[in-house]
Amino acid sequence: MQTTERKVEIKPINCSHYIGGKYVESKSGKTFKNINPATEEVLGVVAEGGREDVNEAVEVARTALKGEWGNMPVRKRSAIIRKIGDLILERKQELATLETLDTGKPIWLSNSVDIERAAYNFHFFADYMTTVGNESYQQDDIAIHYSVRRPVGVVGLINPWNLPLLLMTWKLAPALAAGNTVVMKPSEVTPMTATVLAQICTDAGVPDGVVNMVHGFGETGAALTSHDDVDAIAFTGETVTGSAIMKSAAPTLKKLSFELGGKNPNIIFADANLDDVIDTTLRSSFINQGEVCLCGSRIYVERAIYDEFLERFVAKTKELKVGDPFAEDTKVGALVSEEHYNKVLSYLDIAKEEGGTFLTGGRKADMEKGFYVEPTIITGLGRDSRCVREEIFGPVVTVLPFDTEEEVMEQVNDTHYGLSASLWTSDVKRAARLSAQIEAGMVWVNTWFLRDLRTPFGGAKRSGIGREGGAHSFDFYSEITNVTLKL
Ligand code: NAD
Ligand code: 6OD
Repeated sequence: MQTTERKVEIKPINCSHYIGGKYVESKSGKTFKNINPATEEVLGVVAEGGREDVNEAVEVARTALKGEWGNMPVRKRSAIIRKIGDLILERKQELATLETLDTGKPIWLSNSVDIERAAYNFHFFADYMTTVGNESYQQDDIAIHYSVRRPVGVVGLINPWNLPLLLMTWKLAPALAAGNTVVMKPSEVTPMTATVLAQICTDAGVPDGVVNMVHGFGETGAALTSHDDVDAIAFTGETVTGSAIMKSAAPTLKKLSFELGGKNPNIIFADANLDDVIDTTLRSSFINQGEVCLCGSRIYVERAIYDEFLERFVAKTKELKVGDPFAEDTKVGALVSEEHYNKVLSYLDIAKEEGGTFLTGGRKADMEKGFYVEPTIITGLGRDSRCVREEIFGPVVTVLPFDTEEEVMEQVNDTHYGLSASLWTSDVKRAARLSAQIEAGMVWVNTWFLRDLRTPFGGAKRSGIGREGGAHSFDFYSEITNVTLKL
């Protein structure tokens, strides 16, 4: 049982929509409750947006598009975007507290990763936007061809609950940098930090109407994706939701960017540095309660080191402290919601039915309240097991031995997902050979989740469409007109 004293004063907020630079309630007056997953207490109420609220937000965003934002000199817009990052850092403790209250993730993680990175997303794109040029070609003495970038228009940003501020800002920063106006739809489960972010944008000097937000469930998101006057949708979430969005956006042929689910392999060869493997695999399995799309939840270990790996991995996993997200020594906090907790627990039942062996966990954590699951390592499952094939998105990993490169590669690619992979080996030729064969958008060799925001981020197969990061984000949020000037 967790006993460490709370250090942070807790100030949850009610969440209203943000339209035209003001917080507003739903036209219907509807609200829903926001629950703290660590305690099951009510944090506050959230406005539940309907089609009419989305319509208003889109109309306001459309009007703002004709205002100064898109035509502002790049240096001025860049300074405003930088300021948003600065204000996020100034309000770091408040934002980190809200993020932990909403998600159940450890406070040190909110502080050191989520909020820092949210600020950096703005700092990065504030710099990046000043370097973006246009192609131009002189065709002998016949013509000059050059391209002109302009904003795509009104963009809907729809996000999940696992890294709420980090992911919203990962879309908002480049969307603003490219001069668009936006309507954000945060996850219904984690609405608080986006609510503060909207005001921060105004405080930084973003003109009213450029950044808007409507809270709500899937139907609210669907009102945005099907809207006739929304030009593009940037979505992060489940693969099945991506598919529904594609259908609803089809009649209006919106530009779509999708960052979807994954079931990522972590492939460990016997020649890898096992100390590094264990440290990183602990993170890639259980950080953020395993609620990271990139988590390496399918672990494949070469048979020569299978027993040693398991012995050391199990010992380290047992040391992970599960409990109060506000305790500094907590490594695994609460899962985000009761619904998600029940989903993860149902996979533990499936693993039992499938004949899996639990080397750790396999059950709820010993807490009086809240949605806690112990970090779980499962062996003995076949490659067709549902726990090996389906995204669980919790602190649950499966470990399977392999004998040959061919055998493991065949299993690695035997999935509709293709988000990321980790590959551990000291053989450089093997690293190059296998990373080229892995059907995934991102492959980390001898590391995991090492990011450089200039690089393309995104999934292959049913894990996404398009890439985000640096030029890739900028291209998505820009429309390009080619001009040919006859000489
Ligand atoms: P989700 O798809 O259920 O919801 C995501 C967002 O979409 C929410 O805001 C939700 O309200 C909205 N939504 C739901 N139905 C909708 C519809 N029909 N039309 C429009 N919007 C709709 O996902 P989740 O459970 O919040 O998040 C977990 C999932 O997100 C996992 O699959 C995870 O892998 C994925 N994820 C992917 C990445 C990535 O970069 N690839 C990053 C984080 C999370
Ligand atoms: O680091 C990022 O840019 C990013 N999009 C991370 C996504 C993590 C998924 O849960």
